[in-house]
Amino acid sequence: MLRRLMAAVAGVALCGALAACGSGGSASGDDDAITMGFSQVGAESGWRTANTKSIREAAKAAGIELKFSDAQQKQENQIKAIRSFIQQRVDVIAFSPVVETGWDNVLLEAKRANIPVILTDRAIDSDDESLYETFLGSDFVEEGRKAGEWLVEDSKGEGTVNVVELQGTTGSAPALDRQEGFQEAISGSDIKIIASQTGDFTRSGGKQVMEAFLKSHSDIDVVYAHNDDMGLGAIEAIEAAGKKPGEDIKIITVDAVKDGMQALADGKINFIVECNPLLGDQLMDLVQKVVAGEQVPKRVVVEETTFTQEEAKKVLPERQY
Ligand code: GYE
Repeated sequence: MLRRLMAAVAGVALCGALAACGSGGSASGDDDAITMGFSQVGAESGWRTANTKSIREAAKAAGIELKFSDAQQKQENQIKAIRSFIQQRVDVIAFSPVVETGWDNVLLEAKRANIPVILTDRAIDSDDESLYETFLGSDFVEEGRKAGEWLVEDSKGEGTVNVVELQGTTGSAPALDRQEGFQEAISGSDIKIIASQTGDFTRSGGKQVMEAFLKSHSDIDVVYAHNDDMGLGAIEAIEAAGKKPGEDIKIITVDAVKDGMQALADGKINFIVECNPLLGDQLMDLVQKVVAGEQVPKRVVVEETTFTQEEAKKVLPERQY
């Protein structure tokens, strides 16, 4: 034990003398570089693809060595990835938790190993706020609220409006919060959610669920999809059933990725609430501060807007993702 301690002290002294020892050590040959383990949810949507690209590019630009792991939308894979990052003794771990609950044990392991954790995009549901340094992401309740408020305005004087809801991944922060915000906004109105089911944030999931909804309900006025991809899947199902998306059945979605914005400009979607996936630069900034031991705010909210069909036509040419 003593021998190990002395070796460690000697190592530190040597580091000081050579002034070349970083905290993590890296394969890139740059020993001063920060090493970040990042566990991504998966590749389920256009939003996710843009988010991954943003993180990869920002890490490169900031000189941060990125160990990237794709969890294929499974929590168990994320837990495995985080454990492996701990074993590799990365300087910092960032991840986008696929669901809200069930993280305390693995995050406690990271804390005990003195590896700071940053949540990005999605939040966790835990009583222990010391398990992470900060959470960078959107206000999903607000996004749901914006969707509901638009519909309340748009359907004024129309009597009862029947909505079917295509929910995101069960138990995920955006699915829970976008439902909550929407419900809050429509409460007290004549808008009713007549069916609600998960499409797992994928295009194929949205299509399948919409096909089933169209078979069991003849009176659907509006689709509220928790993301563009599921809305795009719903468009396919609606067209296959011989109806006109955007007219016979109105569609509201969240994200504002290119394909969604194109469908909005084409009149097939009626309203999109923006959710910004370009979190890379802000994340790297937080990573650098956290690793340097600087104080960071516990919550960093991403600013967002909404788009009507006319607005989509205007901004589409300059849309990055
Ligand atoms: O809206 C959806 C994606 O967590 C904000 O996940 C993200 C959501 C996004 O699959 O398209």
